[in-house]
Amino acid sequence: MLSNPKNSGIVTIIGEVNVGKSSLLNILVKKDVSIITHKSNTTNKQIKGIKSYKNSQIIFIDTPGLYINKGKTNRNFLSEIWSAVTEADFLCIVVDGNRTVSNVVYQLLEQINEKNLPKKRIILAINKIDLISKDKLLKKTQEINDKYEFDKIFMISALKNDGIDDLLNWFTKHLPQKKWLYPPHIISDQSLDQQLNEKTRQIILLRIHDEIPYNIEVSSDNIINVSKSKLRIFQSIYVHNQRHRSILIGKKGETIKSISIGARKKIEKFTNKKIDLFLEVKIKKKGVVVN
Ligand SMILES: Nc1nc2c(ncn2[C@@H]2O[C@H](COP(=O)(O)OP(=O)(O)OP(=O)(O)O)[C@@H](O)[C@H]2O)c(=O)[nH]1
Ligand SMILES: [Mg+2]
Repeated sequence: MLSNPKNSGIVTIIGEVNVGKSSLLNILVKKDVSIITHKSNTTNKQIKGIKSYKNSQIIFIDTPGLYINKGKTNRNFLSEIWSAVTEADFLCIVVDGNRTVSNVVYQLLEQINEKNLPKKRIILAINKIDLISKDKLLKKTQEINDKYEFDKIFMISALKNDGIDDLLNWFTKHLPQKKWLYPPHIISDQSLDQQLNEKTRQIILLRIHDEIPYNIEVSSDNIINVSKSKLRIFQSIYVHNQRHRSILIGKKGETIKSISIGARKKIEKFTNKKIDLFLEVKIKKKGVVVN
């Protein structure tokens, strides 16, 4: 039986693209729940990482990065993260200590204040402090402080695991008394299929440069348990047109072969099993598979 009383809360991690939100989520839950690359827009949907210990459960939600979207209105864009904003007890705004914080972040904070949502604690995590001098960091903190009054400011490096314990302890200390939403052994809300899809998508993002938009989809069509220690996985990769398909396949299939080797290794490490991986590149237009 679980001991009482129980504390639990939702922390939504928000920030511009590439500031280290997914790196922060992974280091907080000590597992690679969300994929990381050096590219912008790696995360394309909300991903939960759950940390349960002693009598506390914290649900962290990683979100797609904010950016100034010229084609769409910001309101439209914000709809991708809005549900994670409204359900949160805490918002953890992540900024890159080396970059100027764009207005899109302050606009979001303004919208949250205007909406009269139930009170949330809003904290700031200045990330990548391993790359910045103390002087610059103080200036940066002052600059942000002048624009918005956060409940608390932390200086962290998600890459070097610096300042993470302080951040975690702070959330733990301020958790509301609430029932746990997940059993204690659950670390992610992602199914095995979804996690395997994300591993392959990560390798694609790392291998393919700017020729293909980031919104490639991967789906696991079949996962066969060949034995206790071996899986056979069939995945489809969906792109939007023939040109993107040709780029992904490459000359004499070299690109897809290299993606397949990289994804297989990644999945083997993740599952601790031997993997046979079969990839097929297909074209999907407006949600319909055409090839
Ligand atoms: N030097 C340094 N690099 C970091 C740190 N945290 C993250 N990075 C790097 O920053 C890049 C982006 O990290 P992500 O965690 O994918 O960033 P994100 O905010 O989730 O990005 P999107 O999903 O695209 O919005 C990767 O190359 C990370 O290794 C840090 O504390 N220090
Ligand atoms: Mg991310």
